[in-house]
Amino acid sequence: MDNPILVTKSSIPAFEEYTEEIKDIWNTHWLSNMGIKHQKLEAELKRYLQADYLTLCTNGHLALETAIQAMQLTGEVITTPFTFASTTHAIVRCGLTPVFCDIKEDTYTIDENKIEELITERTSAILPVHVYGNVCNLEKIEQIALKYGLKVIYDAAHTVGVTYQGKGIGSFGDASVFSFHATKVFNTIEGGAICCKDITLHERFYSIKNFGMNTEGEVIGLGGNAKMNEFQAAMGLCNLRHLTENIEKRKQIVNRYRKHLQEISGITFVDEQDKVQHNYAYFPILVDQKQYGMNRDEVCDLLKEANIFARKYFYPLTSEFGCYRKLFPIQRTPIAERIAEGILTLPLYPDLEWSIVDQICEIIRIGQRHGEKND
Ligand code: T4K
Repeated sequence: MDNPILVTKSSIPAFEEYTEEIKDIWNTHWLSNMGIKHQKLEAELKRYLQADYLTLCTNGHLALETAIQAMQLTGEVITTPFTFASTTHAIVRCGLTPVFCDIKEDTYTIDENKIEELITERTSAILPVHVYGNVCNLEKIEQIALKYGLKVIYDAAHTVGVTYQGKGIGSFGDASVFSFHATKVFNTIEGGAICCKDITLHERFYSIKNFGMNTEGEVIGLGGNAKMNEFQAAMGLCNLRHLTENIEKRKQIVNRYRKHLQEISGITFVDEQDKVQHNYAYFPILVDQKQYGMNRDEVCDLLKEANIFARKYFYPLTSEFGCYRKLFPIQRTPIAERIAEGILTLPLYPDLEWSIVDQICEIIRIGQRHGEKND
């Protein structure tokens, strides 16, 4: 490959489309603090995500911290370690203790049947992750939360455009937090949002993201600064116009990967979920060394030799971060450990050429033959 193929490539509009969109910003000199672009994007995304209320934030991580702070959680939060650093860091930075629940082999999302055994008197919430855009067991999690009086915040960073039974994924739980980072299916350069059903909670999110102020500018509580600026919102307005088309292109690429890789023994991937409309955010494969002949790191290196940069999302587990070791007890999560050892996320973005997908699959196919010889 002449040019490096990276795990993703930000979707951006035509240069002229963006410059046209930002002209108003030049005319008004209004750069931040919930200007017209922010208002417009908030309204459009609310509609697209089918959310009752939506709060835009400067990034997904601060959106998570804002949501956690607004819920006034205490003690322990049940979550999964098979995620990006942000999920666990947000819990810990809000002064709470993460309690790690194992994941399921079929979707890599929280194992709903293992949540109850982790609930103690100190548990105040469940924070599951719709990892790679795979949807958690929403019904069971809601039942458990109701039974024990717990809040549910979904880390929905990967799920812009995903629906469950035709409903926007942001309409489940007490709140769902999206990321609009440059590497995501939909981006506002950096960005994020919190969706919820409760107006009081929504007002609290809004206040916390803006120094604890109410709409009159009066400080009514503790807050920080997590506001999205006008240039970010303008990028979002442009990217939103192309989102449906981009998700369709992603779908075709994923189908091509699946078609080529399904026959290779020792390589597996997550199937489409029932009742879910997916957004094809990532394409992770699981490498089973015993069956495939090589381990995940070797496959990663093999691709690297061809100038293809797959990524080990999500390895290591966040529960293995040294910075947590002395802070709280770390629960064992054997399935998550095994998945993290074998997972490899392949390149995926709307204009990834099909011929490159074919080459990536061919390298993986040939790799298996080498692996067999070395056995
Ligand atoms: N919860 C979950 C489950 C998350 O995955 C994330 C973020 C969050 C919460 C927090 O949301 P944010 O605060 O980020 O909104 C990337 C992203 O920075 C991060 O947003 C994402 N998850 C995570 C899974 O991936 P890195 O450190 O792997 O990114 P980096 O810089 O290595 O970029 C990866 C590839 O993307 C590059 O090889 C090329 C491409 N790229 C990158 C950038 C920055 C572009 O094409 N354009 C770009 O501008 O973390």
